[in-house]
Amino acid sequence: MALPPDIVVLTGAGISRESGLATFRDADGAWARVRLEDVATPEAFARDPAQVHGFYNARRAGLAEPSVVPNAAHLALADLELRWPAAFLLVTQNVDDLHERAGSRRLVHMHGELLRARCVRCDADRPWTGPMDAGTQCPACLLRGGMRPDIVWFGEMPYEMDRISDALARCGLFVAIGTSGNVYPAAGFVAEVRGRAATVELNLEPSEGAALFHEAHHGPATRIVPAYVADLLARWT
Ligand code: BV8
Repeated sequence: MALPPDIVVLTGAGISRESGLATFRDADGAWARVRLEDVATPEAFARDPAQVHGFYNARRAGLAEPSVVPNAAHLALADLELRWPAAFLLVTQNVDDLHERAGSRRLVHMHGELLRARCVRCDADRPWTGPMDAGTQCPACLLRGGMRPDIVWFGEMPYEMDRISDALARCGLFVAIGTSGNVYPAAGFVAEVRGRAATVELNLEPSEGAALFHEAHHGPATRIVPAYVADLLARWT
């Protein structure tokens, strides 16, 4: 009897879509309304901090809407983590807190978190739920003008890449959920592991990297993720 494989799960904006949060590249996504070059790069923040703060303040406020709650896909992944008899790591590109609120603990936010802020003057980072602007004072160094969302912008190094690489090197199963496979390095993980791990895509439709996956299930996350998790647990526990 083979041993259950270590699992790495990668999620993207598609897993939060049915919780009411916009994705990026769908027709009704964030990049249909604003250019990523204007709100999600360090250059944009230096050029027009008010526009960047406005973009993130609106998304941070949106996350506090009572209707925005974890969905069945988030909950299924928290259940899988709890019951899986081998190592499990959830790597999310998402900056929302729906995985935590669903109960996920072994979780890495590689692109940062909407509900955290960082001061570029003293580098202190902390939870942040309210709005922020160029005049916001840093609670640590008391200076103004240095507060930014604790988000990884384009051209910036994603967080915890060593931890992610270690988990990818050890995993025997890699599952990508709700991501279009456009943004690197996340979009490159499947190519990194496919020679030694089973790779599965769970997405509304085939992603850019669809051809690199050994297995795929297409449909809304709230349907295909719980079904996939139930099948995996039935097979191995
Ligand atoms: C880096 C900020 C290296 C947070 C994000 C030129 C200059 C500089 C860099 C580059 C360059 N060319 C390429 C690069 C690399 C760049 C990159 O990949 N660019 C792309 C656009 C080509 N990457 C970077 O810059 C990264 N950093 O490379 O640093 C480095 C090296 C040395 C030293 C320093 C640095 C940083 C990338 C992170 C950028 N930040 N977001 C925020 O505002 O949210 S990326 C952004 O895209 C989000 O994080 C998002 O999560 C991520 C990926 O998007 P997806 O999650 O996949 O969402 P998308 O809308 O695309 O797709 C949704 C999918 O869900 C779809 O497939 C859809 O079908 C599906 N779906 C929809 N509904 C459902 C569903 N599925 C299931 N059920 C449903 N109901």
